[in-house]
This record gives sequence, C-alpha cells and structure tokens, in this order.
Amino acid sequence: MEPVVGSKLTFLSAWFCPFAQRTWIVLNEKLVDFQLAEVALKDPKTGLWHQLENKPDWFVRLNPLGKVPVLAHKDASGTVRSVYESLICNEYLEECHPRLAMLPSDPVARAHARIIIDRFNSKFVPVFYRFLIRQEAAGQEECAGQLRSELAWLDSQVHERGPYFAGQEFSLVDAAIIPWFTRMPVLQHYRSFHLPDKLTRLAGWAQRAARRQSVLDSETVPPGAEDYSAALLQHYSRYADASANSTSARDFK
Ligand SMILES: N[C@@H](CCC(=O)N[C@@H](CS)C(=O)NCC(=O)O)C(=O)O
Repeated sequence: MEPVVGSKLTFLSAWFCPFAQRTWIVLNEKLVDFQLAEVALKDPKTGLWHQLENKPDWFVRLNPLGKVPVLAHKDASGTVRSVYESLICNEYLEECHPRLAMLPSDPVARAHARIIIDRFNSKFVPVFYRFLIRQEAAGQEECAGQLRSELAWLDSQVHERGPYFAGQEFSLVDAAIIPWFTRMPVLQHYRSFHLPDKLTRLAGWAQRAARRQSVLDSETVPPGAEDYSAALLQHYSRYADASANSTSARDFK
C-alpha cells in the first residue's frame, strides 16, 4: 500500500531484507523518529518476486531500482525527496543526524571504516547469496572457501580495543555487517556452513552486536509468523533451491 510521505521520515523496508535492516539499525541507533512502511516485494501466494515493470509507480518513483531500503520525506516546499541504497542511506543519516555519530572523528579511521564496509559489501555479500544459489558441490565448496577467507579477514579487522570494528562504539561498519551474521543459521541449515572456531574475535563481535537493542528492534516477523529465525529459513529456501527471481539472485549468481 502506498505510504503517505510527509515531513516525518518514511522508511520503506521488507521484514526479511538484510540491506534494509542495515538502515533500520542506524535509524534505531540515532533515535530517529520515522514511520515504517513494509513494501510487498513478493507475491504471497507463489513466493516469487514482483518484477520491476509490475511494481507500483509510487514505489519506482521513490526508487527507480524498485528495491528497499528507501528513505523519503516531504521537504519545506512540499516536494517528496528520497534516498536509496542501504550504505548511502546510512551515510545520509550520519550527515542528517550527526549528534549520535556512527563514524570515528579521525579522518583516517573514518576512511578505514569505509574500507571495511566496501570490502564486505563487494566480496562477502555476493558470495553469501552465490553459496545458496549454487547447486553443484564444487561450486558450493568454492563459495565456502571464499567465505572462509573473507571471514578470516574480517576477524583481523575487529578493533584491537574492540569490541566493535571501529573501537568501543558501535559504528556504521557494524550496522552494515551484522545482518549477514544474524543470517548465518541460514548457511548452517542449507549448506552446513558455520563460522570457523578459531575466529574468536569475530565470534565475540557477532554475539555482542546481535544482542544490541537497535539490532533486536529491527527484527520483525511477517504477518502470521511467530518465529523470526524460522521465517528467515523459509524465505531463503528459494535461494537455496535456486528458484528465487529477485534482483539479488540475478546479480550475484
Ligand atoms: N544494493 C541495494 C540492495 C537492496 C536489495 O537488493 N533489496 C532487496 C530486498 S533484500 C530488494 O528490494 N529487491 C527487490 C527485487 O529484487 O525486486 C542496497 O544496498 O540497498
């Protein structure tokens, strides 16, 4: 249903979306007053995704890519303005709400935070989906190896004085990464993959970050479901049997 976009920030999301969850976590951390609008990206009967040409005009006007997350508001002149792409939404929130800062103040440390986000987004995220989509054992083994090497790199990046990636404060880096760690049970369930035992810093970070209130408050179940983890497993079944027709399934194949 089309949300009424007013001067208060509207956040377009989908309960299962890790990209939208990144932005939801930042909204929560920064105590932003927003209204949530859940977008129906899939046909509830078939579980298949609506293609761009079938998405409502109001949604494509707010994001021409037809994806969540989107942040939208009406400005002082009455014009609706929108921002999309999760990492850009998060930087936008950082600029609009600087008081509860989520990047370090030192420019080199800020750059380093962005380096971790960039590598995670360009290397880890595609392999997460590819690991589920690949049906043949050799392809899955290749993805498992790539994930293990990215996980080892991430373990080395947790701040030495932690517990978070940028130090003692939860930052945009943690918000960008944690949604894929709370989805690790999906890889365990469908691909028997788990975080290697020796990555103790990363495991400690994941446990701590997953328990943050901003993260817990961004985990919602779809109507009719009770258990978030079970609902996520059900959602990812279409990736695991390669029948998902989402943009992620196409982009990361
Ligand atoms: N690069 C985008 C990816 C967002 C994305 O793929 N969102 C998914 C939901 S998890 C979506 O809206 N997909 C729409 C579709 O596949 O049609 C971001 O970082 O925001």
